[in-house]
Amino acid sequence: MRYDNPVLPGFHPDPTICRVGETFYLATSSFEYVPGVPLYRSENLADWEPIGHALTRESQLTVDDADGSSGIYAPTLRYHDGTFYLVTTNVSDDGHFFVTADDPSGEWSEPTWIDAPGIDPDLFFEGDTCYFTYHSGDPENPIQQAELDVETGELGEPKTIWTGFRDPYVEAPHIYERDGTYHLILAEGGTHAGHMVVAARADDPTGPYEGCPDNPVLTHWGRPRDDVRATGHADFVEDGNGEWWLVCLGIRQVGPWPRFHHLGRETFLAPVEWDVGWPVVNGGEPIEAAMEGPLPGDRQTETTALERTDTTFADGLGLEWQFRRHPDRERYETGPEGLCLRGGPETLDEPGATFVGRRQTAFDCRVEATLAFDPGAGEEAGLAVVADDRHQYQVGVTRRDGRREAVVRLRIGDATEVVGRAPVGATTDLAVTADAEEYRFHADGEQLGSASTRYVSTEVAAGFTGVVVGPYATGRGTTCETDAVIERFVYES
Ligand code: 6LW
Repeated sequence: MRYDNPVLPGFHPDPTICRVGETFYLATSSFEYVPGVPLYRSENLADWEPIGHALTRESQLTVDDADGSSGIYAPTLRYHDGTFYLVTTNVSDDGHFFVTADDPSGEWSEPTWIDAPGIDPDLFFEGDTCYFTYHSGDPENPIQQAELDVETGELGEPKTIWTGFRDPYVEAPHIYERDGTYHLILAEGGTHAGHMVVAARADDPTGPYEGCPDNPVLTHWGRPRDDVRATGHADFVEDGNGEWWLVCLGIRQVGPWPRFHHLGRETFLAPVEWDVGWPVVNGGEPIEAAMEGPLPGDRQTETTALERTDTTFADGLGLEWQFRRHPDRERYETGPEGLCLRGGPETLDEPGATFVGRRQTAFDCRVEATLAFDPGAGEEAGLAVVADDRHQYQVGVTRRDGRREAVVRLRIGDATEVVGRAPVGATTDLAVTADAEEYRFHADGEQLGSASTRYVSTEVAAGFTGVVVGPYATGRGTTCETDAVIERFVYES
């Protein structure tokens, strides 16, 4: 059956997957974003529906002092004995922890912290034993493992089980059992063009592991013109028909040379076969945008929230909305009027600014907001395209010299520049239209400015996230006197 990659477009890095019955569940890392660790469900591996988040409470997720692209790193999602386990690392807090749930779309437990260094924790259950495997950060002993007491979070004595095929900074370990053999799947080469998936196997979960003679089993390294690049950080799953699959991160670069990617690291899907007990990904071929495979379920047709948002916020904020760090809830109110935003003193390039957004999930898209706002001097509200605090574009409404006007502002690193202004009324239709290489900013149908997608890309801004678009408000130094009301918001791709 045909399917399109990425199966989860927009920034959905470090995907992890498990199956319960006929249903697949998937989670990705979320860094400083709140709620944390988005969760998706699918019956066919190609069409994914958002079902919630694992980290929704401040007691689970401390990211208020988190820099961009810190906070929550790669998770592992597993199901054992009627319970879902989600283990991850908060690099802005005490490191590794896991939460549990009976229903992944419901509330997850308080964290159980695990005292070990590094990132990329994995859980492998064998009978009553849970093996905790992780990237230690020590290039001499990069992949370590210990037994975990899931009641207390206590760890047994750690031991090194893998030191790398080629890269001492090997990361993202995951262990699986197949026909009595234990398979260790890892990521090497870093999370950009050099990324690769490496395989090893053993007769016992604790090793010793031997490397696959055909390693790496997946990489787009050395293929600079591929549509899909940087594939790696994979998690395997067996479907109900006994077919195996992997989900992994990858990027889609655009633009003139040197190419770049602004949607972040996305989630890709590929079939896995086994040859003399070793995994063969996509028949040994690179991963493509258009793929074929024995999907475990029929394809859906209707679009999902990933592609389209059209809301007056009457029912609150949908699952696609996220904040950069925990928001001051006083500043956000949804209701029959729409989404009322109260701008704080922070501008958008300062932590704590009033902003809520959704992932940009396609190169060609249109974002619109009907804004009712009568700003005081210097107050501003509008739509923003955000990579991080220092790489973002805004089209907003403000008051200057007593006159209400729309303004387009570009922040690229240390430089900030206003590139467009025009007088507007009390209610303004703001819009951002985008294609792979350019954003265009409009007020009441008039284009006031444009900017390249390059300068909000990972190759320029660095980091682990991707572009997020949505409304913002700021008093530019003081708290706004007046609310900005987003009467309607539309995202369509
Ligand atoms: C993730 C790790 C990685 O935990 O980046 O570059 C981290 N590799 O595997 C954040 O995505």
